[in-house]
Amino acid sequence: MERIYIGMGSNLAEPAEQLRSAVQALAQLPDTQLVGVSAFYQSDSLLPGQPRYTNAVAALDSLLAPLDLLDALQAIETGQGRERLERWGPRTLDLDILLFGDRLIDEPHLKVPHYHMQARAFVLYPLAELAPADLRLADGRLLKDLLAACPFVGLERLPPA
Ligand code: PH2
Ligand code: MG
Ligand code: MG
Repeated sequence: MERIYIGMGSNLAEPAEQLRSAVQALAQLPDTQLVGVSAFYQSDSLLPGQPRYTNAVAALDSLLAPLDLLDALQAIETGQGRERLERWGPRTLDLDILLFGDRLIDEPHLKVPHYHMQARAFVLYPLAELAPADLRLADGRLLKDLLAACPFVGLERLPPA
């Protein structure tokens, strides 16, 4: 079993509902246990002119291989109406593998740790709710150092639904 952290995001079609459905789908993955889900956070889109995002992080323990998990996540995205029209376009559901055990993955369609996660408060703060305080990424960086360099700005932590 490896501990995996999934970044979840939505900015279309009732985002919080999209995330709740995604959590249920993650819990049904084969050879996988859902270990935890962070609070939900709202923030402006990194791209102007889009609806605000709701984001959260889920922790899984899984026996799935990384590319099999990626396929399964893309099937969940598609099942929830994700359309890939433009890069970084608004989406009903985005599921990103942030961390996969202590693996460094450099495949054409999968880079882990997830690129840019160090600069995204909407990834780091929910991740910090689930991860051990001394979590070290496979590339050697400490989560707490990334948090210290990434202010909690523009994030709104939502009360539990
Ligand atoms: N995802 C993007 C682009 N911009 N902004 C926020 N707040 N949250 C996201 O998840 C997000 C974004 C593309 O993956
Ligand atoms: Mg993303
Ligand atoms: Mg994605």
